[in-house]
Amino acid sequence: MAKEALIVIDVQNDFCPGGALAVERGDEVVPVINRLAGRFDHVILTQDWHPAGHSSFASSHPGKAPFETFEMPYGEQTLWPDHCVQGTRGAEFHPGLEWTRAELVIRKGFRKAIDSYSAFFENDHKTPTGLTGYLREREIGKVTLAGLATDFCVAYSALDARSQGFEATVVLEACRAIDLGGSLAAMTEKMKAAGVELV
Ligand code: VGL
Ligand code: ZN
Repeated sequence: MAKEALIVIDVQNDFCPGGALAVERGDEVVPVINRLAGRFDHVILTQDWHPAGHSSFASSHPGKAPFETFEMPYGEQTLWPDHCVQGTRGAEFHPGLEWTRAELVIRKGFRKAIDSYSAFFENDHKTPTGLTGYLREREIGKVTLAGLATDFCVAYSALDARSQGFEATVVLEACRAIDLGGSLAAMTEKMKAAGVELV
């Protein structure tokens, strides 16, 4: 039987209450994920990891405000408040997250010119993070996803997991959403259509 891994998406201070891009009640996922992780032989974490002045930050585009959109060479990009800057406290994992058993940390969004929501590909949908190759080499065929935010990094990771041929389950109780302009409903539909199991 294919091996399974839990992928914990972006449970970082900046996505929790008090952080730069706080997801409402984002910190509530921490105890749920800690419990969930105990049931998996393999745990992988992702960490949003931007250089200062990243192109996804509204502050990098004069006249633009957070949550507006901007046309990048690879398509439309939502602009965010500065968040998860490499080496800052905001980029660290939530202090309550029990991450010591994690076998891999995938950092993403470290190329200044491209944002990255998915754990598999950056937002140009071409630049790989290396996760597909890692999972294949480790003979992991099924991934369960949890973390922040449901409608951005979790959803894009789940969709790419399916497109890369992995079984994918999202544990909604262990996720919280940003929900920008109906993004939660839209991404929920996309995940269902792609064969992502939502539990
Ligand atoms: C995320 C927006 C920008 C996420 C990361 O983790 O969902 N969202 N960077
Ligand atoms: Zn980001």
